[in-house]
Amino acid sequence: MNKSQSAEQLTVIIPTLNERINVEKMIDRLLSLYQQVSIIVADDGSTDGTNDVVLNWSVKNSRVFFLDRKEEAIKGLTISLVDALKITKTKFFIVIDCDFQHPPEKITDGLNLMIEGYQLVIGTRSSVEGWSFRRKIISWGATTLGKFSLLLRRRPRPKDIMSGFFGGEVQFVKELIDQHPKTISPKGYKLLFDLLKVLPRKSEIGEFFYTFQAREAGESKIGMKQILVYFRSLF
Ligand SMILES: Nc1nc2c(ncn2[C@@H]2O[C@H](COP(=O)(O)OP(=O)(O)OP(=O)(O)O)[C@@H](O)[C@H]2O)c(=O)[nH]1
Ligand SMILES: [Mg+2]
Repeated sequence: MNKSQSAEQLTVIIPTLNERINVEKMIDRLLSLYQQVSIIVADDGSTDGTNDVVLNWSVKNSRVFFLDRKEEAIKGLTISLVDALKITKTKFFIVIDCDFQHPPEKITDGLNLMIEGYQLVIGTRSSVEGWSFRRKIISWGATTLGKFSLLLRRRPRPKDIMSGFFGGEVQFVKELIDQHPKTISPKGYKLLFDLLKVLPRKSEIGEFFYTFQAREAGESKIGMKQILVYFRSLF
């Protein structure tokens, strides 16, 4: 199967919050790399014109869909992804950040693993560029505690449990979400970690590797609130 044919089976889900400049480039890039891919932009009420950019694309290309969550009471990354999965029509999905920290050309590696049969695939950061010492420490602490939490639950422990670059079989992941409403909290921030907590013990996870780069434009939305929500989700 060539790249274009297999991309027909894939939806790329992009969560956004004020990413006008990045989202224009990201959609353009995705459609030039994978002509047959479907794209859902799950936006939490951006105020910088992200909505206009994506709506323009959706008029030009029926494979681009704008999921407008502006009026939703609960906002956040996890719930945005869960809502996007509910309307995904393809067999596979992959989540990618809008700020080019996840290289779009690596989506092929993830898709190939899904086609091979892995029901969950993770883009694993093999190195990280441009992080401060503080950010490295927070990430290390969060990952170490997260792995300990998975060990206690006797669940698989892939290398990058905090990755925002992950995907899988839509049906499989949707069922996990439906079956574990308490663990997969709508107010969460790291959907992948919540999925790992309830993943069937024998599941095999496909990993592909990439370098996590500095954000291209716009501002980071990660803050103390997200870190606290994560720590609460550990145990
Ligand atoms: N829908 C939605 N998207 C969000 C929300 N918070 C962040 N995002 C998007 O999720 C992706 C990751 O957010 P970032 O702020 O880049 O977080 P990060 O990559 O962990 O942090 P940095 O390394 O500082 O960029 C980006 O595409 C954001 O626009 C949210 O509350 N809702
Ligand atoms: Mg980022």
